[in-house]
Amino acid sequence: MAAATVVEADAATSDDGAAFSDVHSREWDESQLRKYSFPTKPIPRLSCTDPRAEMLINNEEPVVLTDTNLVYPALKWDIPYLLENIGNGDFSVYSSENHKFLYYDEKKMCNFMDFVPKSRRMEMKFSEFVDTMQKREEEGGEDRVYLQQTLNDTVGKKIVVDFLGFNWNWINRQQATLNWGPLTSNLLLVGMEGNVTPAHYDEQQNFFAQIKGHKRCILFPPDQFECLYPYPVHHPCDRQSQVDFDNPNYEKFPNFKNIVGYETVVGPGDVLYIPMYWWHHIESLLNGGVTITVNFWYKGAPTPKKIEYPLRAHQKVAIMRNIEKMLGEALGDPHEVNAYYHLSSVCT
Ligand SMILES: O=C(O)CCC(=O)C(=O)O
Repeated sequence: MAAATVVEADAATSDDGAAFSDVHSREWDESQLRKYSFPTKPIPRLSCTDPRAEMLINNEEPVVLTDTNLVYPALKWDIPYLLENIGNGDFSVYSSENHKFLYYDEKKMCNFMDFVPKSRRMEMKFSEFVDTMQKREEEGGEDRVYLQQTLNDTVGKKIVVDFLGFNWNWINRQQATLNWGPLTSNLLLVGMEGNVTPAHYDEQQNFFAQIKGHKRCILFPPDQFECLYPYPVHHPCDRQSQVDFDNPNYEKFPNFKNIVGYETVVGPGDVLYIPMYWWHHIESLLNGGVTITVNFWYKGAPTPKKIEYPLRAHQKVAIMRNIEKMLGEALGDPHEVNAYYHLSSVCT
C-alpha cells in the first residue's frame, strides 16, 4: 500500500508532543466532518524548522506546517475586507446543485459530447458572488457556489500590499532547495461551509495556505491510483476519481475497498504541502462558516537525467498518462483508447 515514510503523529512518544500531535487546540469537532467508509491516518503537524518536516517534503510526502507565516498579512481577510479591497475584476464562480464541485476541463468537453457537467462556471464580480452566496445560504437548499480564481493584477492596492508581505523568503528558499520550477499561480478559493472538492491529483507541487475557516484534507499517495479509478486522460474529468465517496459503487470500483487516506484539518495560518500526483479530497467543515484559502502551485523539479529503478508510483502515473495521450493521437479518436488500453495497476 502507501510507501509513505512513517512519522507517527503520536504525542505520547514525541518529545515535541504539542506541535506533533493531531489533537491540537481544536476549534472544530468531529460532527463537522463528513462520514466516509475508509480508514485514515493523521498527516503530521510540524514546525517548518523541524528537520522531520524537511525530510517529508524532500521525500514528497504531505505535512502540515504550523508556523511558516506564509500568508500572515492575509489572516485578516474576511468577506467585508475582500469586498472592499479585492477590486473590480471578474471571478470564476462554480455553482453546484449539491455539495460536490467535481472539476472538469472545458477544453476537453469536445472529446465527450455526451458529458454533462455537474457544476457550472460563471464569471461575476466579487460583490455578485457574495450576494449569491448569501442567497444560497438563506435558501438553505443544497445549491452552492465556490469562488476559485487565480490572483491577478485586477486586485486592489491593499491586497497587493498583503501579497507582497507573504513570506516569500521562506517559500522561495523551499523552491530553490527542492529544485522546483517556477510558481505558476496562486489560486484564491472562497467557499461555503460544507463545500467539497472531490478527490483528484494535480501535476504540480502545492503549498496550500489556509486563511479563514477550517478545511479537512484527505490525501492518498500516487500508489493508490488503482483504488481511485481516475477518468480517462481525454475525458473532461481527467485526474479526478470516478468514485463517489458519499456512495461508493463497489461493484464498479472494487479496489476502493482497499483505500487508506492521510488526513488533517487545516485552520488559519496552517500550510499543507500537497505533493505533486498525490490525490486530495478537500472539504470546508460543516457549520464552519466561509473558508478562504490561497494555494501556491509550482512546476515540479525536472526529470532526473539518470532514471533509477524501481520507478516511483508517480513516475509510473506520468508514463501511463503519456501512453494514453499517444494512443489517443495514434487512434485518432479518444473513445477508442479505452478499448485498447486498460488502465493497469500501479498498486503493489
Ligand atoms: O480547497 C479546495 O477546495 C481545492 C483545492 C485544490 O484542489 C488544490 O489546491 O489543488
